[in-house]
Amino acid sequence: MLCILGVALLIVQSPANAQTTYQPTPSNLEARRGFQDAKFGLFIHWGVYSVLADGEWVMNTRKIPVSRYEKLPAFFNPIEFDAAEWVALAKAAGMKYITITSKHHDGFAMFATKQSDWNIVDRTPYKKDVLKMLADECHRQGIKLCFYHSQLDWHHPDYFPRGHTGADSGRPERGDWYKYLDYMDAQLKELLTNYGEIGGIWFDGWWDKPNADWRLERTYKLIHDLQPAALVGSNHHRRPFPGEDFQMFEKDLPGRNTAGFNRDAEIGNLPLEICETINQSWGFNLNDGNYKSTRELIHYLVRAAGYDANFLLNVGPMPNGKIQPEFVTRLREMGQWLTKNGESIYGTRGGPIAPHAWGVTTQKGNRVYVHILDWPDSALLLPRMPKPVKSATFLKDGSKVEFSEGEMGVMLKIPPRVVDEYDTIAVLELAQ
Ligand code: JFZ
Repeated sequence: MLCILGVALLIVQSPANAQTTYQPTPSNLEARRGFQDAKFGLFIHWGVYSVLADGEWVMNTRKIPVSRYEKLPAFFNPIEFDAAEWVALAKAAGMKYITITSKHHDGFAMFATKQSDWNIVDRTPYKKDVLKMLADECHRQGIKLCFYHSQLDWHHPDYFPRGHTGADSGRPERGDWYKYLDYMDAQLKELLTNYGEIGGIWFDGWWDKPNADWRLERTYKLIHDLQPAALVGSNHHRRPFPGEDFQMFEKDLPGRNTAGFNRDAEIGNLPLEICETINQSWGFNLNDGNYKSTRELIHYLVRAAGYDANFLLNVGPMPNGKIQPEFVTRLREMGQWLTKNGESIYGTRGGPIAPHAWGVTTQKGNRVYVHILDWPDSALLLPRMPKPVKSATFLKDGSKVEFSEGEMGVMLKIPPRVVDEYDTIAVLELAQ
């Protein structure tokens, strides 16, 4: 279904209502660089759907009408939620920011909104604003917080005419679209006013109604007026719309070819981010045991960095507020790897060699990190570098890399001693 949707999305027009006159502020451009340096973030899908333990689309997939879905918040009581523990876990994983669902497609606000009582404080026995608790903790522990906000809404009566999804929600066949957009803007205003500094807004759901008047210009401007450095992105799977600050790729590496050494274009060349799940679900799914291994997850992170993109890795916490142990273990192992190898990831940009099947390159200044992820032989021929290689060492132990440079490129010798189970990293110092 989503594939068909994807194809349909490719043929629609770019919306004329995006923020066409947008000029990012210097603080926004700086935030973009900081975002690119950060490289690794934690995505969190958490909502009343977690109770049913069948993913965040459960309302739609099980055709639950609003009237019945409204019984769910009464069972959402995450008494074991500990914001400090979540933030500490993200940090232990080597993550530099958190992006959490403020509202998913079920329309349920995970924060204290005054726009409707369809929210965690008014409808759940827990009664607490978990986003506020998380925001305070993020600020305390020095990690950036962003909000995932669904533009698509299966609950709000004014989300009408309806789009591709949400047909079984049992809502009346009428509604005032602009009233819905006012509601969404009012909630966004709360999110950008009451939670301190926000790293960005990660929009999703535009694809449900690609031909609608989303009034993006107004919404994006509202965000940038309230917090100029907040980065706006949208999961519409199209070229970025004006007013957006980063570009995202869901479960996919960006289709870019080579990073090259030119790094002057700030505008029109937006930071990239890819997001992925640890198993195959975004929201908590009891029956999904299809976990990626730590090795696979590290490879995703490294390949993303080689594509010049951030990696936003998801967890779907359980309804009791805990993050399941299978996720925690993997995140901690990634963090241990990053403690040793972080210099080849953080603060880097995509390297001079386009990503290959054997691995990728990242770079920082005149240092190129060659990440050998999958290569059975004891030597590897790299294409020619933009500058001669002055010296080369393995990141693992600082030992010299034997290499020869010629017309065909740079040949690296990889002795068994330095081969790493995850990623064998050679650091090449290029001539200035
Ligand atoms: C969306 C959500 O529907 C999903 O629940 C999750 O939050 C994920 C991160 O984002 O999934 C999408 C969004 C867009 C497309 C496909 C899945 N698309 O354009 O094909």
